[in-house]
Amino acid sequence: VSNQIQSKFRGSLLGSLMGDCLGAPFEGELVSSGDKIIIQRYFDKMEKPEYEGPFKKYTDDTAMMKSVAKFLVTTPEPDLNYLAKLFVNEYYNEPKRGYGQSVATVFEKLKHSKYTDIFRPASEQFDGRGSYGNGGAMRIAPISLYFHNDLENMIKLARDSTRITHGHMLGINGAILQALAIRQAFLLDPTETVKADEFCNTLLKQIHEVEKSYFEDLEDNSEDLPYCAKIKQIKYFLNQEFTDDLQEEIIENLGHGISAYDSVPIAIFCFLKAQNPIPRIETNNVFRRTIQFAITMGGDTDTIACMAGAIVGAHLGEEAINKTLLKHCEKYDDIIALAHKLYENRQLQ
Ligand code: 8NA
Ligand code: MG
Ligand code: MG
Ligand code: MG
Repeated sequence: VSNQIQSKFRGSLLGSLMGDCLGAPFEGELVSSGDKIIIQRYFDKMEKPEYEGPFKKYTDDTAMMKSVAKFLVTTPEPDLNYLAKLFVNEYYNEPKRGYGQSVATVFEKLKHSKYTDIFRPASEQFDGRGSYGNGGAMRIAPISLYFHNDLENMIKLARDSTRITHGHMLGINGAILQALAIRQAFLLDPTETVKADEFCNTLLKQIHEVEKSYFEDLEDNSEDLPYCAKIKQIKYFLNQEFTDDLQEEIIENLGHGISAYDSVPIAIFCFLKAQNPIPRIETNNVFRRTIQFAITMGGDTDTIACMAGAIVGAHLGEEAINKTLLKHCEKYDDIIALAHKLYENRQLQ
């Protein structure tokens, strides 16, 4: 059992890295059937053992995920001020990792206010509405793994770690939804195919609890809660025959953009759909299929593939990862070491 847990820690962080690194070159591109062939060839080429191309660089997604993992392994009790400092230091060391256009303002303010109120800079973004970007969700994997047997604290820390940069309800709850999806995948048997309907029903129950507190004056009707509605759409799309037309409809409804609302749901959809073969995603490896499929959705490809990769990695573990693909990802050995530390520290708690 402990070996399996350790493998899932590594699998999820490596899946997150791999989606980020392999997805980054396609960021912002639109998808056409031609692009699908290009992406298929890109994976086929990199998968060949003899291929020696330069590694694919990771972006802000991994840079920030590393900080979240370090924050959990360094202090005995999670210290959010320390996490804010890690984010800021990481950003100033390597600002050119493709960060969102607005989040740099938060880092500047955190630094200049000497971390007196770590939630304030984020709360001031967008005229006080806060960012709804997917920046909280893209870095959340270490929290799901670390708190896999403590749902309440997982949700709390997913929320608070996100609030350092994202003040908008949709940015925060999107990060919580992604954390819940990773945790659920983590808890499932890697030798069994995930039952998509059950997976969605559990997510729906959990995110409903989270969302309803924001809509207290509303009747208890989950149809009206934003992420609950998206999960119902995921269930609907999973039961349709997958065609190019359906893909367009999926992108239109689930989104593929830089907001959490328009990216976390499609990442979850990709994970669930890739449990089984998908037309024109030619591979037998479920891990690769998930990431390749996520990239063919276009838009914010690094982040959508990063999130889908974190979920499938938490389900299948490290063994399922194609090693010839992994070696093209920048600093994958650092991520393995970090996952190991995270696991060891969890055992000490
Ligand atoms: P962020 O907080 O800067 O948000 C990203 C962007 O979302 C902002 O710059 C705005 O354009 C928009 N936005 C967020 N909240 C609001 C709001 N309340 N009102 C109006 N617009 C809003 O950064 P983040 O950390 O959330 O960003 C994450 C994404 O940006 C990731 O995908 C990451 O990889 C990066 N990124 C994406 C692209 C891309 O083209 N897809 C390019 C560069 C960087
Ligand atoms: Mg990125
Ligand atoms: Mg980017
Ligand atoms: Mg991105």
